[in-house]
Amino acid sequence: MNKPYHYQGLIERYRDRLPVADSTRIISLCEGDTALIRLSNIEKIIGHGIELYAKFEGQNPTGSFKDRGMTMAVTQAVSEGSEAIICASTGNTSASAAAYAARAGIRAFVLIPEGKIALGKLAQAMIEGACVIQIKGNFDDGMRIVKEVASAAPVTIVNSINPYRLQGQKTAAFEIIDALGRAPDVHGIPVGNAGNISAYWVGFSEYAAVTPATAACAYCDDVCHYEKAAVVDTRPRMFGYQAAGAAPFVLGKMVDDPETVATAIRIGRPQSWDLAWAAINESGGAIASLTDEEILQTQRLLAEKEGVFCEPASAISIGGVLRDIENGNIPEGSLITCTLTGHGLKDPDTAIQQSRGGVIEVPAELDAVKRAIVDNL
Ligand code: AN7
Repeated sequence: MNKPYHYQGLIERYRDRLPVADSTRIISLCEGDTALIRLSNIEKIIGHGIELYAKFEGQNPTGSFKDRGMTMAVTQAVSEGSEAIICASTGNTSASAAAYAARAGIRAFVLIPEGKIALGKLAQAMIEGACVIQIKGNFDDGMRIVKEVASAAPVTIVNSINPYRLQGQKTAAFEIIDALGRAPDVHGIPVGNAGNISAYWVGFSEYAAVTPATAACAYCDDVCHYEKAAVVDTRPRMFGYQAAGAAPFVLGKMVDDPETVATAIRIGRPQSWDLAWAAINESGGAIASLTDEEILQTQRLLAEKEGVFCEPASAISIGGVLRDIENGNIPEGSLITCTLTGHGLKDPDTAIQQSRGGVIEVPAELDAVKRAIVDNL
């Protein structure tokens, strides 16, 4: 038998780079350690000597990158004695908060926008026992109310304004570098509330810097403080992408009525405004928008050419870099990684509506099935 190895989640894996005490009870669902999938079929289509990878965050326990932040935020909340967490959400944060609250044995309150949340996400929050509060408003309304509630009641906010969320999410950047043995030249990522682009930049920057660290000392029984050497000497340019109908970074101002088929990023007033601009500017990156049609086309491309099924908001990262390769913003020969933030199963309605295959109905007879196969070879 091979030596047993049971992965225990990203806090255990990256404990020396995360603000967690040794004695803290870790709330984990074994999140992280997601696949970095080389998109070799799409590489052949686009050419230009591009090497393209997708960090498929749909493989996390609740099907999105939010779990990376939630393991940290809920671990911290529980360690501080909090008995309830709250968030506003376009869906994925609520599913993740509900799951980690269930795991921890605490209460989760989630505010979701009316009618604009993908079915899978709603199902998750409901079955996981969260108190789901649907507001007659959008994510930005929910975010404003959550901040007001949390200042008056004993509940911990687990939106990405909670700094522990970004600490957990930065580990995706570590995993990319650990997998490649180098930093990518470009990292493409969807931008909604802008927490994730900020977290990746923290992660990429920490791996490229000498950082203070602590560890049990091999020579004495004490805890030693020492400097961790830089893991790599470069950082990627950060390319953020927004939906055209919800693109405050592209417009340079907040948007009052965001609208897009990519409901996950239907956000007009991003909370991590300054951090995201710092990531884009310090890295020499860029921010751009894609239309709903471009987003859905890319979702289909990934599914049809690579067998990778992500939700619409996630596909925007690949759609964006493909366009930036074509128009020369990303140089030939670049090594590009993109975050696919959530699983396609989150939003089955949109997938079915735009899939080209359709369903062929036939009688339950051999001949009819044979004919259907021959006709469609
Ligand atoms: C699939 O769940 O904001 O820029 O409330 O679910 O860090 O906000 C979701 C965001 C991208 C944008 N892709 O990330 C929520 C929520 C997917 C997402 C984003 C979200 P941020």
